[in-house]
Amino acid sequence: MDGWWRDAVVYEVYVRSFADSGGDGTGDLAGLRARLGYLAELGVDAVWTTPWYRSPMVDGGYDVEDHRSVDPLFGTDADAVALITEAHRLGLRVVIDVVPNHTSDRHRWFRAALAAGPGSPERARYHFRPGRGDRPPNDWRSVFGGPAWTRAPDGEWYLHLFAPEQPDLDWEHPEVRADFEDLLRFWFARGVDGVRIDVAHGLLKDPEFPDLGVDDEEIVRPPDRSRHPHWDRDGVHEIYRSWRRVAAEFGPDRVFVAEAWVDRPDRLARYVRPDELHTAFNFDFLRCAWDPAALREVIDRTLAALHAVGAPATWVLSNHDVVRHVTRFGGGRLGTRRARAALLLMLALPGGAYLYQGEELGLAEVEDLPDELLADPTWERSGRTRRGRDGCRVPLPWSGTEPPFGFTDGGAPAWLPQPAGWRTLTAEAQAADPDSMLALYRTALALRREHPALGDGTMTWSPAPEGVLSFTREPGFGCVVNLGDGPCGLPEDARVVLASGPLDGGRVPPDTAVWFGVG
Ligand code: TEU
Repeated sequence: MDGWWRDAVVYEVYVRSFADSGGDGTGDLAGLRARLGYLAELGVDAVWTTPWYRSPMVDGGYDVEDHRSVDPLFGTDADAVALITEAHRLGLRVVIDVVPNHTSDRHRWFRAALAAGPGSPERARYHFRPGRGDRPPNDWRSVFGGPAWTRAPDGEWYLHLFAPEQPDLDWEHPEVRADFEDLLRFWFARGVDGVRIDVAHGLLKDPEFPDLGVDDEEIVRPPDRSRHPHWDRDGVHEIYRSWRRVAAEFGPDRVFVAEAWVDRPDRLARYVRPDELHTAFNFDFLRCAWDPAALREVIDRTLAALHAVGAPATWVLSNHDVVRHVTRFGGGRLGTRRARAALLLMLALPGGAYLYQGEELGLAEVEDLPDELLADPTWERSGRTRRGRDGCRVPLPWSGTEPPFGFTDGGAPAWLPQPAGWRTLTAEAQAADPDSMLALYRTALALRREHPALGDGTMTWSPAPEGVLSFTREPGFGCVVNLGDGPCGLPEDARVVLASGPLDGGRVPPDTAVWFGVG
């Protein structure tokens, strides 16, 4: 089936931590543009950039003040256009991030709403409600911890599923719908190839605002219930059908990817029906242990649900919201070894894949950042019951032997300090080492491009000993992942194409994956 997005490998750039050109210690668009050659050489198809819009940066730019202009921290509007142009010249597509669930509290609409007061039409673009006495209108909790309501000076409360500085928009309001369709056109007209939709499952709320009835201290995570008052409500699909028509105005190649945290693949599949969004992140690998039965179940149920609606699967091992997978898989040498195997598994599966910056360098979560430097709102507001997300957002090490490792060339330090131990993990150091994580990524991505069996399509499980996952793709390609305790063999006619680590006399050691040719 046609469509570049059906098996694209997309690289997530967390803009403020990728590369700095301005010397202020924060990554920016010109820094990214200067490094696009690295991404082209890595062999990815597209770059997804986290929000670069004008923002007070309470949530790293996911608190948007103006969706149509670039924040001065990241550059100028011309830098965005130059970035898109240069990416296209190098054969890379550009996916931007749009945040429809909420705005910044500095957005002109929210400022007008606060100024205009209770009952005003300005308030109707958000969810303002009277409280219950001195208490919020209901018991909903913010994803970041604490109540989902904050009181305006005049006594009314407004809803925010995330930080108080991120008031939720009312998607029943026609101007909200019209404005977002207009801004999609604004960016498509500037050449972007795709849009990631932040919190795509959160836009609509039950107008009755019923209590959830949860324990006050419990942090509400997006559940899979089909009648939840604010997650995954049926009405969101009409919004995305309309967005699909907007993308189609620009031809068949402009696409969406939904960030929808729904626990069940059949619910996820509803977002990617033929007249809705093109793809959606499948976050199952973020929640799945390094366990053969669990992985196999995730793979089977994902492919079944998505293929039933004709949509490709996507696979994600890390992103800017979760602990890096080297650490999740056990850390140190073990975590790194498993991360190498996981890459070969992910890239051999049907569908597309999302990489998160730094995973190609094998970076682990930075777990000892000094408290006073932490910037993520999930940390401050959760009374430290949850980890903040800064540990996966530490600026990339590019070159040299000490911080800032080429991330920034000015006097200011990187906005989060890099571990001294990253000296062996710089892109420069790894480019020179054929056994490095970077070398594995480059080789695997190049082979994936060349091999007709890889990408979108189907897979067939092969019989395998306990603890081993083995499958084939047509024509002539197989993958074995050993998650067991002892070495395992390869099929008799297998020709090894790529291994995630050294083989043991032709056998596959534990925590190792192999791509092989068959027939
Ligand atoms: O994340 C949405 C979201 O639900 C996450 O907060 C997720 O539940 C959590 O991080 C899992 O650990 C998106 C963005 O990716 C995130 O960076 C933003 O903070 C959030 O939206 C609000 O815009």
